[in-house]
Amino acid sequence: MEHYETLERALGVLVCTFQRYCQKEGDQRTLSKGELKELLEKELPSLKTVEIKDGAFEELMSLLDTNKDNQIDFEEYIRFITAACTFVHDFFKDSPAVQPRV
Ligand SMILES: [Ca+2]
Repeated sequence: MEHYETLERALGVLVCTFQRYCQKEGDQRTLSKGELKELLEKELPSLKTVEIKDGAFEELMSLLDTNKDNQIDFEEYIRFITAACTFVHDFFKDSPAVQPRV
């Protein structure tokens, strides 16, 4: 695999992950609370070390659900991904850049 395809693949993963979970129950275009929870637990397992307690999850859900319809639509999901990317970027900004594999 050529390393320059990685970002394209990452974009596909971001979109496909949302689509896979939002189709599990209820509205097929949005994530319910249960779907969001499952997505976080299965796709971002490192969050477990932070331990999402029930109260913290409710808080995260209400932060992400900016139009307050109790569903996470794609735009709201992408805002969460942006925040997560910013967090990772800040976390690693003082580390040496990872060299692309040639
Ligand atoms: Ca919403």
